[in-house]
Amino acid sequence: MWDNTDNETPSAMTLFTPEPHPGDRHEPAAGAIHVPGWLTLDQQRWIVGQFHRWTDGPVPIRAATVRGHQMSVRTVCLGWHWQPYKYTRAATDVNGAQVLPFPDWMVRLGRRALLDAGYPEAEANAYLPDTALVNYYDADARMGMHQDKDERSSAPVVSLSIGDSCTFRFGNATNRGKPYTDLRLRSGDLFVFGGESRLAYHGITRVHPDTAPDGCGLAAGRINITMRTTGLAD
Ligand SMILES: O=C(O)CCC(=O)C(=O)O
Repeated sequence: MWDNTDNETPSAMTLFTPEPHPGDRHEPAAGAIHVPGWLTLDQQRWIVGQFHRWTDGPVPIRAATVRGHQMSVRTVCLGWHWQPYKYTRAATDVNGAQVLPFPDWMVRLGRRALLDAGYPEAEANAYLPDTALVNYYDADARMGMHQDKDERSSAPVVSLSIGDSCTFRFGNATNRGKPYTDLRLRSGDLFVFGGESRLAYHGITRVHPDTAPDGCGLAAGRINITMRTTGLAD
């Protein structure tokens, strides 16, 4: 039986207390910030432990079906359940169960992410993500170019990667094609996209097997977490 008491456990509090991150931040497009090596191995391992609890239910991890095609990526959600193309509290396209709550530690982590990505303190502290799509990619999984546009809020998306590295294609807000930049997202990397890039098309063209660092907690494959603000009221 799931319990949510670990939202405030000492381990979560200690792991995610603010500390400086020396990662060499860069901005591949206006409003899109990549901070390599943002999460420590301890933090990654702890999050992987949470991931295994999330996938146990009440809503199991599943591959969504988009326009009749099953995605190769499998997803479990927190806060709000994403299904093409809407957010619901209950996973009506899976088993009808209520989705797990959005954990407080993740709100704090999202705020820290914006600060470290260079957002002004007031904006970072006001960040209130209320959903996370937690994706698992095996070596063959991909994600086609798409926009994150089912949210009614223009707040930035905070993306975290753990496990095998991938090629992340980050494009423009007009179409799926060029101009885009291909960059490598590695275990522990942070990527934030907001402002002019909030609706940029993006996707995963490749997962690179056997590239996960020892100690990240994931033996194979890649986990990606995107925190978002739905802008929805209950
Ligand atoms: O896996 C990633 O890094 C991107 C995930 C993504 O684009 C999404 O969940 O919409």
